[in-house]
Parts: sequence; structure tokens; C-alpha cells
Amino acid sequence: MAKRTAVKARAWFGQQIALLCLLLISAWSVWGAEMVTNGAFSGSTGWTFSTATYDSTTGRSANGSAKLYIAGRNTATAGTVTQSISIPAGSVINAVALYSQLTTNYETAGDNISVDLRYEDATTVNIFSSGELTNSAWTVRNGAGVTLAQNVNQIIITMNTKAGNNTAANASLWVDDLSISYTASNNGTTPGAMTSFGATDKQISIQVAFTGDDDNDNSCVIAYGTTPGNYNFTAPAPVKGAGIYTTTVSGLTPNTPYYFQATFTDPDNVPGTVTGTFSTTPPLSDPLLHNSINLAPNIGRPAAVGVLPVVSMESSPVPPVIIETPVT
Ligand SMILES: [Ca+2]
Ligand SMILES: [Ca+2]
Ligand SMILES: [Ca+2]
Repeated sequence: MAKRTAVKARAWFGQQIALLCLLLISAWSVWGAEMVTNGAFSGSTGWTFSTATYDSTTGRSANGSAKLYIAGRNTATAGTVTQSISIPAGSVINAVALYSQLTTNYETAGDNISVDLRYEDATTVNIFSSGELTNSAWTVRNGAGVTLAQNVNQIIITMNTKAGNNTAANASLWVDDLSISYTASNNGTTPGAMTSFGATDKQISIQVAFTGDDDNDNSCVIAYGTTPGNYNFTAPAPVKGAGIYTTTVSGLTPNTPYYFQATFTDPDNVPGTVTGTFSTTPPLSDPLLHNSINLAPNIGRPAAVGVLPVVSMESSPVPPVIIETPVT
């Protein structure tokens, strides 16, 4: 009994571990990945300083921060701290947090911090603006979520500060613990299933699913043939929908299997191909066409038009008499 209880306890413990792992994975997928390397400024690795400097002795968290210091009457100064990154277009910024503090002996307007992301065409998108800062201890502020319009190659922290109208005025502005959470876009294409719909004896409609391509730049060509592996004919250009391409191939032979291949292309990856085999239906029977053929014994001759079959009322063996109507 004790052994059975121990086995049960182990099973229960295993389930709890599995549940915890699931929760951690879920939390990661909700909050996304961290964009910043060494956001805590534990050393200056990963950062480039311009006018702003690395301060190894002051920090909201241990091991340093970035600092901008000025002294003198009404001196407005800007400094930057930058980091090279590579984030694909279409990624979503989920959350931005930055700690900062300001100390000055002469309060005035002109102290603020912004964080921008540099696009590949050198324009920027703002993800954090502190607004006017006053003397304070370390304070955390948050930025805004945004969807990235282009590939991003740099984080730019811009620090502005200004001391007041006093020859002895000075100001020190620090930033630390920058965190930018984002969800990376899925710009590559993953081909999905090929299916058909609405097949007749002469045409087949094809649809091919795909996932990814958040940046909407993939394309698809559908080819087909009547023997496996030989896709000699190109289908009309497929129409792109949400996660699906659709086309209709017509002029086909009834009751025949056709072999289809969809080839995806995407600048972001090599998606490959997907294939499927679908058949046209048996030939449709046209009742009107059928009857006219049956009723026209001399089909192809003009005299066949307007034939009036007249059947004798007498019983066999006298054969029925057929009178042909003269052609007018
Ligand atoms: Ca720090
Ligand atoms: Ca101020
Ligand atoms: Ca793409």
C-alpha cells in the first residue's frame, strides 16, 4: 500500500511539474522576448555612448547605468546611448520599461528621455517618452506598444537635460534597467494543405493554405498535369486570401485525375511546394441533347430536321411506316 501511495505521489508531482512548464511557456508567449541586451548596464557591453557616459558606480540595479551630466548656466545638452539589434518588420512591441533619476540644484524645464527604434531606412519610431523630469529618486516609467513597420536595427536612448539660470547650476540624469518586450513576427511562409472544391466534369477549383508571412510578401504558382510529377500546365494566377490561395482550372477532361503542385516563394524563407491529386467528375448527361440524338436516325443530314415518326396502329408483322417531311 505504501509503495502504491509513493507511485501516486510521484505521478502527482510529475503532473505539477508539467503544469508549471506549461504555465511558463504560456507566460513567455504572452509577454514575448526581451529585445535589449544588458539593459541593466552591468558593464557597458552592448552599448555605444555619445556625450552620455557609462557610470559604473551609480545604478538602480547593481553594476552601473548610463549618465548625462552638465554644468553651467542654461546649458541644454543631449546625449545618446545606442545598441545594434536586428528585429524583423511586423514584430509587436508589447511593453517598455525604463528606470531613470535626475538630480539638479536648479530645477528648470528641458529634462526628458526618449527611446526610439531605428528602421532600416534610418527613420525612427518612438516607443518611450518620459515627459518633463524633475528631481527624483529612481523611478520606472513605461512606454507604448507598437507594430514595427520595417526591420529595426538599433535602439536609441536619448537623454536631454538642462540646468537653470545659475552659473553654479548642474544636473545629472541617469537611466538603467531598460526592458523592451516584443513578439517577433513570423514572416516566412509555411505551406499548408491543398484541397479542391466544386469539381465538375470540366473544371476543378484548388485552394492551398499557408501560415506565417506576417509581412504579406509571399506568392504562389499552381501548376498541374495528368501524370504524377509532371506539372506541365500553369493554373490561372491564384487569388490570395487570409492564409489561403485559390484558383480554378477549366477546360479539363471529364472523369480524369489531375496532379497539382503549388510552389510558394517568400523573400523571408524557402517555403517549398505542396501537391494534391483531384479528379474531374464523369461527363454530365444532357437530357435534351440525348433525346435529339435518339430521335434523329439520320443525324448529320439536313433531312433529319423535323422528322415525324408515325407508327402504324396495326399490329405486327406489318412494320411501322415513317414519313419524312420535305425539307423547305
Ligand atoms: Ca544597473
Ligand atoms: Ca526639469
Ligand atoms: Ca514573407
